[in-house]
Amino acid sequence: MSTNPFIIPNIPWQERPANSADVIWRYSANPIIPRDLIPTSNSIFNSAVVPFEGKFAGVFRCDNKKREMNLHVGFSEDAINWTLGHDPIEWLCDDPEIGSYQYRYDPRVVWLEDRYYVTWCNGYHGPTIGVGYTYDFKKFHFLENALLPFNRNGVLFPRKINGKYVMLSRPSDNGHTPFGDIYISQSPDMIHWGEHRFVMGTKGGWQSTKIGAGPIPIETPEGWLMFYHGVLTSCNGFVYSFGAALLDLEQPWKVIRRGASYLLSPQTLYECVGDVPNVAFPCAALYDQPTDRIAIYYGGADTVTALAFTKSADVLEWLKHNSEI
Ligand code: BMA
Repeated sequence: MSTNPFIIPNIPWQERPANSADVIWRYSANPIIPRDLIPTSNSIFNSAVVPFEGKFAGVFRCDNKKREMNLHVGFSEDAINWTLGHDPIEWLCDDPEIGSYQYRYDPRVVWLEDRYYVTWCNGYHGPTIGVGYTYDFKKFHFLENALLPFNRNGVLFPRKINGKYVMLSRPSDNGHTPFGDIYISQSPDMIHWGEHRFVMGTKGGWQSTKIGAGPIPIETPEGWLMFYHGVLTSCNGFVYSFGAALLDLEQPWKVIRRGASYLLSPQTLYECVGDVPNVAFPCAALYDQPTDRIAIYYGGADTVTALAFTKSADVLEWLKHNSEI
């Protein structure tokens, strides 16, 4: 059993369809998680998975039928068929001031040094970035809110850079946020965050309203491969697509390349129709380094969870020819 999170021989996978030239292609049996997988759920989407003990585990956003947003644990043998806890994760925390529930959503999970860290959008007088950890996906510990409200899309890098923990985030407002750029914050201890740096802002078209980091960035020899969502405001509301950028390995606030087009936009029924139409929102990626395969997990229309595939060499090659910084 491999303990290296980037060696995943059992990564879910389908080859690119023969008639497709897409850089990212969808799993043919999407969505993999229906909205009603557990009895209490209204919707299950924007969720995060990691390899765990030769199989897979994850933290899932489940909105219940009261429309409360919360996080549930999940396990899978194949990373496609999931069993989810019926009750939300209970976060162990000695300080009720920060540990009590307001809302929790859009988790990310990363193996970092000796444990799995979880970050999510945490309600504390407005949305901010909650940070917690688990060793075993049984006991979950809440650490702190990393940043002040209002902030969303907190995404950790999978290792320290220059001796510091590094987190991407997207300062926001208390509502639906008609703006938003990606920043980096750094920390010596996962509690105190500072040395904030601007990474990149909105651009035209599919990423003209706001952008936000998606899965944990993937380390490649050429830089950190970051998938991120971009939002366009149409006359019918927000449209969430996702694309890719490459960040400097040592100074990840420096953008080396940034794809001009989206790589996946809401076009299928489960991306276009649901509680919030026209949303493809990635929160996780499995990466099997030996075969270069990537499986991306994304929410469809704020209702279901879907899967898409690519190879890191294909994205890097595409970025070489399609970059506009
Ligand atoms: C964002 C977040 C996401 C959601 C998206 C589209 O602000 O709330 O969870 O997927 O809006 O509704």
